[in-house]
Amino acid sequence: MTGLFITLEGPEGAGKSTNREYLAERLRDAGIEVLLTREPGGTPLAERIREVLLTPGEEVMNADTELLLVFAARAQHLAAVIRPALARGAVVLCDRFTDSTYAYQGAGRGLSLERIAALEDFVQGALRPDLTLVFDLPVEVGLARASARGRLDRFEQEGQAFFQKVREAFLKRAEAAPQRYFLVDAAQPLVQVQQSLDALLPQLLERARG
Ligand code: Z5A
Repeated sequence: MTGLFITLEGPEGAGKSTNREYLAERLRDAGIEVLLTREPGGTPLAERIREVLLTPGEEVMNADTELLLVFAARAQHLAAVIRPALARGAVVLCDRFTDSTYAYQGAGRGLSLERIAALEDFVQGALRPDLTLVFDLPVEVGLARASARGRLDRFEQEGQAFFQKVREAFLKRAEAAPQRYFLVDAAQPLVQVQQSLDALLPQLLERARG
């Protein structure tokens, strides 16, 4: 039995966490086993790597170091959490995954997409998300939502131009493979965002039940 691997992607403050909870509740109401997780993180060791990635420090982190840390956390997460959950037939709802690496380390930091693809193959083998929800919204709206929370993490301290490149990268990836991506207009009021997820639900239930 293989489960369903769904990732939620998009820029800061797009509502990924909020809507991940919403989707999980709808699926659980229908009797589906759901595993909620996130990247970087999802296991105690991967959460420690997350701390290193997100905490601002005096030493500037080299972009290659950042890329390797992201994939190190992912290797642990896949082995300890994601693959076992999929193997027992669960729906995995993961807040960010490798699309974020292409967007942040690729488009944002300017690292080679070929190098990211090589690491993706090495760490994931053939595993790719079955479906990726991209929550899209203007950069300034997302940053305003994120900064309302207070202290900014290491990524949130980047400027508007960085986040514009990140946003465009998500949109480009979604456009290139429309069968795998579902684009959500995340600038709408939450109730409307959730209506668009409700519209997707019958298809998700059908796929989750195999
Ligand atoms: N990163 C990377 O560089 N490479 C990688 O490969 C991976 C990650 C996997 C992880 O942060 C950081 O790691 C991330 C990229 C990098 N960079 N940053 N920053 P994260 O995922 O924990 O951080 P985030 O994406 O910034 O999370 P977030 O700001 O919490 O965003 P969110 O989960 O999309 O949003 P939310 O928490 O659901 O909502 C934010 C607020 O907006 C909250 O108060 C909501 O109540 C509100 N909200 C949500 N939806 C709406 C609507 N529709 N209207 C109004 N208000 C709303």
